[in-house]
Amino acid sequence: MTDTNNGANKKQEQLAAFRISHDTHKLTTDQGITVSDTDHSLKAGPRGPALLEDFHLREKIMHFDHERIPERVVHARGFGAHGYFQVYEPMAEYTKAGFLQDPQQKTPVFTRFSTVVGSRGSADTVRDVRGFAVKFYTDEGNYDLVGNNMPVFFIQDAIKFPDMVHAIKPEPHNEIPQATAAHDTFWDFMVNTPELAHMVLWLMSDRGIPRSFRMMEGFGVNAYRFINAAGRARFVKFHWKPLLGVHSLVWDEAQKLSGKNPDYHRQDLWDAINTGSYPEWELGVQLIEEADEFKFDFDILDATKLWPEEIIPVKRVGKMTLNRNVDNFFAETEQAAFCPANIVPGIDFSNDPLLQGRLFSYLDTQLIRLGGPNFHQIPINRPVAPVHNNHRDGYHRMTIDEGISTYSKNTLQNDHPLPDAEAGYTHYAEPVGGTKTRQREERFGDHFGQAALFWNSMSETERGHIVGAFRFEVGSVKDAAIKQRVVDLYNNVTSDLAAQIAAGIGAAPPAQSNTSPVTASSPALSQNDTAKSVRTRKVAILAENGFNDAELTQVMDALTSAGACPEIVSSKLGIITGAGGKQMNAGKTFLTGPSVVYDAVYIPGGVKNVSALAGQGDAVHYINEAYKHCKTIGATGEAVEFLGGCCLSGVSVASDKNTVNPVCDFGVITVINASQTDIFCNEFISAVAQHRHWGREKHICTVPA
Ligand code: HDE
Repeated sequence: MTDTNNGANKKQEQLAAFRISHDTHKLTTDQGITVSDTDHSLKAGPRGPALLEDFHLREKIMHFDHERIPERVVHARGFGAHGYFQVYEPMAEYTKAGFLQDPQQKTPVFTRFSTVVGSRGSADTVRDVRGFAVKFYTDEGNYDLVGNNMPVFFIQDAIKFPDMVHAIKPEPHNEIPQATAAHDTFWDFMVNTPELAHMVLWLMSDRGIPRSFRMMEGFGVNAYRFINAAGRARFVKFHWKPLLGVHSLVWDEAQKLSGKNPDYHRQDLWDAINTGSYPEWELGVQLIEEADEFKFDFDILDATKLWPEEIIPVKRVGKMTLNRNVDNFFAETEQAAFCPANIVPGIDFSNDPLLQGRLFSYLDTQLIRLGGPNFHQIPINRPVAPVHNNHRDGYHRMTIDEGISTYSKNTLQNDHPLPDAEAGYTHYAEPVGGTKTRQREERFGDHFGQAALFWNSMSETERGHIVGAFRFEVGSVKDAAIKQRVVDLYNNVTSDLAAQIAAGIGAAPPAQSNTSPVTASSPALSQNDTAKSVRTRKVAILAENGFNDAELTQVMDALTSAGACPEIVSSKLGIITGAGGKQMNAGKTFLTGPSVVYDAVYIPGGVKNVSALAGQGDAVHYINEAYKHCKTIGATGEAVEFLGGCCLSGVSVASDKNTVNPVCDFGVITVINASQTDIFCNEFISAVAQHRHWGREKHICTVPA
């Protein structure tokens, strides 16, 4: 093993010291006494009464009674994994941060993705912002980049955060609804707080329903500073760019997934890591010179504004790979404590008023959640850098700190542990001054300009999805006046959007037409031209006994070698036999492997196979549902005719038996002639890589004008 790997393993080695296997051991009490019977309590006779002296009974129940800790007040539902980060080239010109200097060095990381609103047991695929929190265990101490999958935030000032969260969480009188903004209190708050306009547009966009954690961007949101060794500072914003591209579900699919597989996102990440398809993100930075702080038509410290990538380019500086699942969810993911104030030399804060409040909140919240000030000693939170200070005592202190001095300055320990004026963290000496006030900076006042920029940047498909989302969310609001005010508020962005919202929610169209003065667009904000890949895409192969052996095998092999994950879905679990005698294992049924958990569907030919599928409503529904969700659908041989009979609106499925070449229409790929299966495979694979075929939506008509 090289030194390079040792860097990444440092954290694993540290965690290993705490790992404990129970596989081959006898059952003991917490005091280490071997237990003779854990199924029967100690009683005076077989019918009791139970005896208080049964220490095993008391301990077992006592521990169970205290197994829950408070969930996070926001971001309660999350899922984490280990990995490492490597910088591409030394960043010394911009920052002295040690972990950003040596391309050979692997810095261990732990990353937790989350939803914001729902409680710990809520579904993964709700419409929500996703948290994207990365803990770098650097040699200079822990650095936490605690971000989201959207580059802006709802509010500008931390003092509004409790109001915002109270409004979006389930309503207090009846705790309804769970994990959604689609209710009165959120939109009431929204129409009274116009600074939300930009972020809510992001939330209503496809970014609110990601296909996978692996296919999300991440953003630090707040402005930070990079400081180099000479003390020169620049403003910086952080980005994570997923190598698999940015992809989303469709709303109907996301809702169905909430029931069919509420763990869809965590399962996806877990499976990808377990099968060696390690997800990767490039770290990007946008840099602004201190001298240019006021150069832009927005305030760079305003967290409801992004820094357009076309004006301030994103420099890709390194890569994060997640390559190890946790051993224990509670010990690692649940007990992980992130904090934007965990920062290393070379990185500093800005005066962003949202960030300043965050710096307090995260440390504070851990005190109640993790029960005292020693949560940094929980294995997942321990830095790999040595920790020496005068902190002592408190609940659950783990280290046995030696020595008699717990104060500074001291003579009894030669004044150790000693601060280091050279190597120690020094805050950037930014000149500050001002009159105490509760005002907000005037330049924070434009709430609609960048919302218009976002709207302008969306493709026709993305706009349709945004309108549909507004119609669902605001359409769920009971108070008619609030609904109308949403329309009127978005009229400040563009009447185009406002009128379309109004038409779907029973509100009046905007009284006056408005066109935003912002005509620019930012292509980087659209998911249209994102990276596309077939790798790790899940493909359902619908098959029954009598499938065409050669077709199924060829397509399955081609998918597997392209990096996709095909699975046979049938009416029953177990072995199915092809027309030529080939035996395959159906690992899923129409019940356990519904279309919503796959990216694409393929149906091989075979007379008996096709007639068995055609006779099952479940199979026909499967194809229609995948079609509605714009997924690639492929059929070969006799299955082409079956597909034609599924009435996929807007698509012409070739039924001409003489058709030689594959026919591709809106992502429906068919070939009748078996000798063309290889061409089919290529077409099918490149269609699956496209993620979805949005052109179909015109025919499915989910959002009437
Ligand atoms: Fe958080 N946020 N936040 N937040 N946040 C928390 O800290 C808070 C904000 C984010 O996986 C809490 O440990 C305030 C922006 C993530 O454990 C809490 C404000 C961004 C996570 C808290 C914000 C985030 C949290 C709850 C406004 C994107 C999950 C539990 C000033 C840049 C971290 C916890 C994890 C969690 C406070 C705004 C991201 C209460 C006061 C902006 C990813 O401290």
